[in-house]
Amino acid sequence: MTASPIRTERHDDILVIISDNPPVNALGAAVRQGIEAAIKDGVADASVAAMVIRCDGRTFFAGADITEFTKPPVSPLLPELVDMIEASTKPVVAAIHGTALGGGCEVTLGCHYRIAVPSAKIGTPEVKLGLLPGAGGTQRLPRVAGVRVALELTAKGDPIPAKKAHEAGLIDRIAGEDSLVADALAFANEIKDIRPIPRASEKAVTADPDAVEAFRKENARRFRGFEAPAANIACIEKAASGATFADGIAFERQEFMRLMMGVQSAAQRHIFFAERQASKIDDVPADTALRPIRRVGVIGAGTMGGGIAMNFLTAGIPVTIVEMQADALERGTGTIRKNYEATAAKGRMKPEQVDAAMAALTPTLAFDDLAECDLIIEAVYEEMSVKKDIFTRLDAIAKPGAILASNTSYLDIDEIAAVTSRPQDVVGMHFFSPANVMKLLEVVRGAKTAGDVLATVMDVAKKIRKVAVVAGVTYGFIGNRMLMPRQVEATKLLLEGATPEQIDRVHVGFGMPMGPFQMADLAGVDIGWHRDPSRIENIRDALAAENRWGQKTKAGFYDYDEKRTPSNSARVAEIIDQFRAKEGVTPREIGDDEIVARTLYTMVNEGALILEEGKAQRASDIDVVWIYGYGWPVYRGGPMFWAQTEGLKKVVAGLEQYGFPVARSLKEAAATGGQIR
Ligand code: 3H9
Repeated sequence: MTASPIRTERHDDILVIISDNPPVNALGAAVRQGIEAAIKDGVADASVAAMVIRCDGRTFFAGADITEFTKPPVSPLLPELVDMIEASTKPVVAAIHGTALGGGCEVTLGCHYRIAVPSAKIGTPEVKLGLLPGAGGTQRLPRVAGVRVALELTAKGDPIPAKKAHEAGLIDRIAGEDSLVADALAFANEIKDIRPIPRASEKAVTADPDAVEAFRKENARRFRGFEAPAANIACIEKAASGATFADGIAFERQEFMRLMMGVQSAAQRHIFFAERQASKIDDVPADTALRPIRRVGVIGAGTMGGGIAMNFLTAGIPVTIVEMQADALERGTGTIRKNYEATAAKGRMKPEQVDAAMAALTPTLAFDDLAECDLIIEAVYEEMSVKKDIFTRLDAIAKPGAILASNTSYLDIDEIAAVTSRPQDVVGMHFFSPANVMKLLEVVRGAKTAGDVLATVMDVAKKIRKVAVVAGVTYGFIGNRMLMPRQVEATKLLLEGATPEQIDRVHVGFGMPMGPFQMADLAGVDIGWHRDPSRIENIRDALAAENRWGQKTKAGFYDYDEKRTPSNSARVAEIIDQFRAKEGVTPREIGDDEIVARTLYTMVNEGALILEEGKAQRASDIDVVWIYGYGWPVYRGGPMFWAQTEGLKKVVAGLEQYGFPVARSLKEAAATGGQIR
């Protein structure tokens, strides 16, 4: 039998119950059983006056064990455990450090008193897994912290620091940062004789009549498409409406089970694990020694280079940024400062942090200054000859062991690496624009890229708070390669009879932040254009030839006013008609299903090809790319997960109906009822 993760200590008449279940003290079956047994002992033992629950390791309970959700339930269930802690006839104190999240927060609410170190955070992030706090959290939170705080915590899911939780009444006392155990014991001694024992379930909810409706309105946009926020709000509303605790709990249970059985929660839980899995590289051991990264070099101070530099500066890693011309360097540095100042103006950064970040930046015109950098990222014009020239120069000056990275979004890393004498040190680091905001980083593994280079880059990605995914060398890597069939089909659909509005509406209705044509207008219709107004080979060329370059020229697939508000364009409709006439195409009615099949199923098909070619490690990596790089709705779990929920047979049939060659692995998975891997 394996040892219980729960042990107890006696400090005079206080029984301390300690959990040691690394890495995050998830409340798995053994933990729940251990706590139940310890509480029973404490209640039965006449020499115990009060109890303290605390955790060893880096954190208090970070929640229910998510890996158990798909397994048969084991007693005691978390709601039962929380109820039995609360029912204890001796007071129980929760002593909190790290993050008391989800079920962990609910355990603290079952306890009668809560003490936390200043650095602790407390919250109910279940909504991010498509769920709600299902162990009484939705009913105890509003009773302890009020309706507004309960709404914020449950429906948005962001944890709050101990100080804020203290102000809200969620924490009774703040302990010393290094004296939690002693302070919790002292607290237990203070409260051990107080009767009646304060129980959250017995408190009344303070009326706050307009809070729920106001919160719903304020956040409608943010919650668009998601099921879980509404369910969280409904549970809090139930508590706020004067329902008894028992009725509130019954409602919470019903809603929890409904969400748990739904596709959205399955998708969101899939992404939780997919994101963590993505950082693991199959043939690079987790304990690979990393190369030290003390200073980063960035070549190019344009939008991309500047954004890339900011990631490192924010993380406290010094950056040398190189440009060829003094004015470009000055402009780039100025933009970085402006961006930081804007963040500070929104209260998300302190002025001294802005100064510290700027002080860590060394702008220079001297390429040779990169010689002292451990990681050098090239972010210049997307042109192979330019990249080759830069990597030849880098090879001559970079110190031995320095990692040489290119931010290319399409080009062949192996071809770039081949101009150096150290292809093992060359890697792709494809950031997504705006590089200081977007969470995705595609790490492109060349044929010769060394394992420790990959491991180091994955580690650096974590330090700059990116979600990194490894991609192989292929045109457009994972994300942009899958974008291509979507764009091609969207343009063909226009020719055949669809409108930009219709296609964009289908995509936005699906949950994407914008449709293909809204995206084209934002990025620039002229991107990749041959710049010859007399050569009109497709609708995009026709728009570009008329200076309809998108938002920047206030006209693209849509018309834009001064505030960049889009409206449907009569001129675009004419251009499309003219082009159809020229091509001899008679427009037909296009159904939304056809748009889905031709612009989304084709992406899934491309994803399957990428996997077959070994250019992505696993299907879930592709999902992570689309969620964090392109705003694919997380509640649909990424394209590959979504295809499974849509039904692979249906996807294959849709592709075949419109004449696409279907990837072998996709066909096989559809035929056998298996997964795309
Ligand atoms: C819940 O509580 C439901 C209840 O209301 C109702 C029940 C009826 N379970 O993130 P990290 C693993 S729902 C299982 O890299 P960090 C994670 O997969 C839960 N495993 O560390 C990873 O494994 P691996 C509500 C979990 O320091 C390892 O731990 N709670 C769980 O960057 C390290 O994780 C949440 O949603 C879990 N609950 O961040 C909190 N949590 O090493 C979810 C983590 O094999 N967790 N793992 O890849 C987090 O937000 C972060 O993990 C945390 C630490 C902030 C705690």
